Amino acid sequence: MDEAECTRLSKFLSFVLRHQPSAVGITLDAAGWVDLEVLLEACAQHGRPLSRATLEEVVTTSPKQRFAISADGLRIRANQGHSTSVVLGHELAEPPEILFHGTAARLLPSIREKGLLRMDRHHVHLSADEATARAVGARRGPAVVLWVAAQAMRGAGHVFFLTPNQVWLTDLVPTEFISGFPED
Ligand code: HQG
Repeated sequence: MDEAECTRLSKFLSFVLRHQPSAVGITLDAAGWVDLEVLLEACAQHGRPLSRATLEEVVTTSPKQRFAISADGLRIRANQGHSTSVVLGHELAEPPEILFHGTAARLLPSIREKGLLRMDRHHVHLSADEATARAVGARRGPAVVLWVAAQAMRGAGHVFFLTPNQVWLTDLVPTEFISGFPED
């Protein structure tokens, strides 16, 4: 499978496993899992046939480990990014002192006023390294990297989760824990 085909399939799987399982007539369980064979059959019936080997290749080569296959090999789910209501059971974790969030300059006035909100996702997404945050922010034009005082947030009672692909999640980041606004 060439890279373009892999990207196309990855986007399709993201759409189905994060946002609209009903597009191929499947439902996810409460933790976001679906039986692999059910998914393959549903894709075939909706004009997107793919083999188990191809699906496994998309899962293992995904640069951001977007998907997980269960340890018994029977089920698949998206690791994060859902807009459907799922409880992923992410691990609660103690964050480093600082986490980073990359965003677009045009969003800063709103973020300064309201803090970082989860918008259409289940959580605010943060990174432990600045380069990753910059790449995330650059998806929306020139990026600005904000600093989040994660340990101070813990001290104030906020909790953090760490996904298998090293994304830090939290419910919201109040503005007093954010620094790095360009005019600071
Ligand atoms: C912004 C991709 C205005 C926030 C990436 C972001 C990441 C506000 C956008 C993952 C705001 C939401 C997550 C406020 C937050 N006012 N804008 N108060 N609070 N925002 O895509 O963090 O391809 O939902 O800064 O690589 O950009 O999906 O979140 O710009 O890992 O696997 O609202 O998504 O991974 O955008 O990206 P997103 P994100 P995948």
